[in-house]
Amino acid sequence: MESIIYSKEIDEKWQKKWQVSKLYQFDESKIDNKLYLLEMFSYPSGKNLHIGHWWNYGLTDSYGRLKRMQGYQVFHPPGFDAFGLPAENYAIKTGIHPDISTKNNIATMEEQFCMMGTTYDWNYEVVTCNPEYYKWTQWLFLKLLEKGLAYRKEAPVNWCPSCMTVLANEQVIDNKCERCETDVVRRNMTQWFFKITDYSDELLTGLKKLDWPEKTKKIQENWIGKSHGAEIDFKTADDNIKVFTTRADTVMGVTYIVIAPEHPLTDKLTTPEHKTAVEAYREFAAKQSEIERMSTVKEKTGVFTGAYAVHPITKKHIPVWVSDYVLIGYGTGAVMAVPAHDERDFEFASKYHLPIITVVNSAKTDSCILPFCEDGILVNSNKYDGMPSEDARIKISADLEKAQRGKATVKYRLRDWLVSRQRYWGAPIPIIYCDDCGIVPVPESELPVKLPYNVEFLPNGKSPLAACPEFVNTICPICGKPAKRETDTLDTFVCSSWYYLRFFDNKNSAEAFSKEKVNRIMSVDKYVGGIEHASMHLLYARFITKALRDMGYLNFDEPFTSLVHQGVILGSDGQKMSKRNGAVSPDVYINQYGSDVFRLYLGFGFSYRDGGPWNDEGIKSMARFVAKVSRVVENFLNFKEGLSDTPLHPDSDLEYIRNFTIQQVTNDINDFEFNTATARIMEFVNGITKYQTSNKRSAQYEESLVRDLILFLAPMAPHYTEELWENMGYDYSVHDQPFPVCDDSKLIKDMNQIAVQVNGTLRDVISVSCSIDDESLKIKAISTAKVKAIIGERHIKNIIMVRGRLVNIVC
Ligand code: ANZ
Ligand code: ZN
Repeated sequence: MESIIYSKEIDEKWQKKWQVSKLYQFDESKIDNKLYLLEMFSYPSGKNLHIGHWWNYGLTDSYGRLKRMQGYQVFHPPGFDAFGLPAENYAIKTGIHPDISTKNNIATMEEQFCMMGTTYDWNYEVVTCNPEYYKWTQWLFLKLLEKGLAYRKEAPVNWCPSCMTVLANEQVIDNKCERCETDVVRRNMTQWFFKITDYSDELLTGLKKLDWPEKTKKIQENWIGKSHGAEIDFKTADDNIKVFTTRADTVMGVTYIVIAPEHPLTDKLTTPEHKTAVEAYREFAAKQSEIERMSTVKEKTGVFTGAYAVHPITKKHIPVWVSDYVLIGYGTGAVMAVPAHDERDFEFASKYHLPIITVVNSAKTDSCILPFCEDGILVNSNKYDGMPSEDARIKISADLEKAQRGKATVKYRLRDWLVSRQRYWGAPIPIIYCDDCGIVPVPESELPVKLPYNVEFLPNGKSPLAACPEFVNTICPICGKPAKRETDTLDTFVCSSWYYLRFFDNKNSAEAFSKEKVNRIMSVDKYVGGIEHASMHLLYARFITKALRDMGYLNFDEPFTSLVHQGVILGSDGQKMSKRNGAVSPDVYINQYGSDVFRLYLGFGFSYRDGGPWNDEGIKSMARFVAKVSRVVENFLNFKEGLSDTPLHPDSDLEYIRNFTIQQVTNDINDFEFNTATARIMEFVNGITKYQTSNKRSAQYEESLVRDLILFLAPMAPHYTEELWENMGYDYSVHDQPFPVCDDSKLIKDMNQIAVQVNGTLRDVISVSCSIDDESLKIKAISTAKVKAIIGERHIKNIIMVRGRLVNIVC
């Protein structure tokens, strides 16, 4: 027979055939058996797919292919996160309008996904910059607004001077813009926020039931940052100053109280002789922005009110000061100052000669030394001694609450999600400002608010849409008078916070999704994407799911049940790939070796979760492996030709290898361990090669081996295995075949005879499988009748094992 040479032509042949036969069409009638597989969708920002795309999408596709062969109806839809900075920046760089460049990029990427041989069902494609999609992003905004989960406020926000837009807290990493790494600055601006903080607690507790990497859960946990604080009462002659503290464990170190100049008690507390000074100070403070007031470099200022408050435990009288470093909008607008343990308080106390008392012993690694107390509430002060600060905090807060001198509070680090952006390429915020009616939501029937095409989109710090009068000027939906549209657009993370709900019902023009449909397809059973989204996209999507659930649209709590993060493929120099150090271009390799060799190399050459440096030799040896598989198939076909009917003649060694391979490949691909799965298949190939040179060949038996080999390779080499399958004379398609199932009985390669001793004396000999694990062997050894009789009621102290030979029970 002719030799089977794998190449790019084979890829094209099968891609066409798949398309014509609609092989990967999702069968909605079999949805009960669905497996929703999704990759975080891609930005159509560049031209061709880079290696990271192949890595993320190609190998996830292999996982989906295994699941498909195992009988699941795999729902694997493609999509593009097409709004936002990457697409806009690409458009700016090339001078082509983002609408055109984005659509061109998407067309190229679609073609490339076909070259990859993905199982995408393109009927379900979602593109977020299409009005049919962003209409519903705007709808989502209106729903959140209706529920009080979207609001507009003036606040100090993060501004990226290079991207010329505000950013969400989540997009600021070490005070730098997540995109361009420019230092962000704080600015006071009026912006739109989503009230993600309403869900802080549920976002935290919900993590427990997720099959997500622990590291990712930890990142979210820290980002949400639940901490135990307390409000503590410091009584004055006629009033009560409530302070907010996160360090109740330092209460014994409080030497004075500071209230914000705007605090409602400031006037009342101030004694006549301090009135003038306090009033002057308040005026001075009013001129500063919140940002200036929070600045750590600014010298602390303040004035004494003349009033004193009573320490709730020591009953000492401590002075009440006013200072602008205490903000009215945070906590209770009053703080208990602990100069020994708080830097701001320390600066302030040093300047105004206020006392400093150390209470937390830093030498004892942040443990607490006793708050003492004489009045019977915190009587046994020893009970806090040596307690870790965190525990002492909770305990002291609880004790103060019992004594009715305060209350324990819970605080979160998570802030509301800032969603408005001063950029062009995004979904317009569906809001109208009317002089008479105020903030008016665009009626749902008027959605989408279309993004106008002719806009100067180069960023200049102002919203580009503001310079487009046809867009801005409108009429108020309530009173019909001239009004103006909101000119900020929504952050792309809003588009991607709900896209997984749209795929299955992507053509629905009456709703964002049908409730009935979405509840049947969700949740996403396996979600694959980068860990950099841990405290952004992954958090936002969880929030939106919960909010829509509470509005009655969804009947589940979490969007992504199980999550895998891919590692990063580095350049051959071990550095991050970039144009500068010669990024590996997949196209070059695919033209030379074919798409499956490329995919196989990615799968075999790296651990999926860790990634690693690229290696040109690696891909060459993968091409040799593929040629070797071809020879195995050719060998078989040639051998078979010369025979009429040979009896089935199984080989026990090969049966072991075959079943072990099934077991391992199934488990490994299931765990995204493509490298070890491929290594197993290579061993299986070696096994068959050896068999083919032996003198006990049976055509019927050999055929079963070759057939399984093709099936093993099918998820990782989808085009090539179709070709081999056809050469074997089997019916199209290999991908409709069930994946081989392991026969466990074949895994018992040999039995081992194990001596069982009790306290060094031989008592029994047991026969066990070579592959038995230690725990099972121990159980087996202690439970034979003879051994049980010897041990009797005695307690087993230790079990010593010599692998494959002996178990000694010590009792
Ligand atoms: C006593 C103390 C001792 C504090 C100590 C800190 C360290 P975070 O963690 O950022 O929430 N605080 C409370 N309300 C304030 C306000 N309105 N303006 C300025 N500062 C305020 O910060 C909580 C801490 O910030 C609180 O805990 C309080 O100072 C201060 F060693 O209380 B602490
Ligand atoms: Zn109006």
